[in-house]
Amino acid sequence: MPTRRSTEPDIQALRGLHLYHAKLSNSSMRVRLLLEEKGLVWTSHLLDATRQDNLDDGYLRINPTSLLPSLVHDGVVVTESNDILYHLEERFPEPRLSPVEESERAVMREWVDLAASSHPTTLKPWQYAVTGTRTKRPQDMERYRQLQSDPDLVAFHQRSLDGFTEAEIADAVQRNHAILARMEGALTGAPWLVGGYGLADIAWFPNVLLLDLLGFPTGDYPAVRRWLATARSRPTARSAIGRSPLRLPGWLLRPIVRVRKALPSRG
Ligand SMILES: N[C@@H](CCC(=O)N[C@@H](CS)C(=O)NCC(=O)O)C(=O)O
Repeated sequence: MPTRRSTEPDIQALRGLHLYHAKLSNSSMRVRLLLEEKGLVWTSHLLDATRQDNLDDGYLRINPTSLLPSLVHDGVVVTESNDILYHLEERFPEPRLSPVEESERAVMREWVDLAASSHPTTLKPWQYAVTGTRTKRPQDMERYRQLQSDPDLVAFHQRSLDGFTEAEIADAVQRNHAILARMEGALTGAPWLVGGYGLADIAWFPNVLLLDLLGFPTGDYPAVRRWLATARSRPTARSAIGRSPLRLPGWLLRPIVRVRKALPSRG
């Protein structure tokens, strides 16, 4: 359940906003971005997913799926980044970051939910394929299998260890292009995805930023590139995400460039 009152006394006792998150996680970035846009005071609990901090019992008591981020707001646990965005927008309506018009709100919800739901088949496989990084070490998988009830998540992490097939990577590339083309349509002649800057832009900005930083070919999408640059220049983007979120060393960049050249392009 995305929103529930914790039964654990120490979690119930947490006052204010507590975000459990990871630095380079796009799902965490969008929540940090919204917290900053709303000028909220929040307590950071930074976890290192590469060290498997999110599999610690302390975190699993907050979010049994082990996924980051999670928000604890006055003892109420909210998981799933899109639900956290909706929760914050509802509880802290100023400044307003969702349209007033119901038909526009429906479009906004489509964008926000798509950013979260498309993540496992679009950004994630691309990210792990081009960087060649693993989400889990072989020795972590044993424990992960025991605690993770979602078979798709187990399969995904096993895939990152075994390596994605060419077909899976090609599928992720095509899906990323399909989404960028859809964004290009929405952003042609409009500065933001739905009306003014809001939740839809906040949900998508980290995904497109990471794709771009990892070298995904975005040249065919000028409106998306302009949107990305404008969103990136907001002061909140720097405080929530950092100036250069991906500082990749040369030894890692070189294989990325090689893999990129071998990957299928648009079409
Ligand atoms: N649908 C979830 C996805 C969250 C997600 O995939 N988080 C990643 C980081 S971006 C994570 O926790 N990875 C660590 C792991 O799965 O062990 C959301 O939107 O919150």
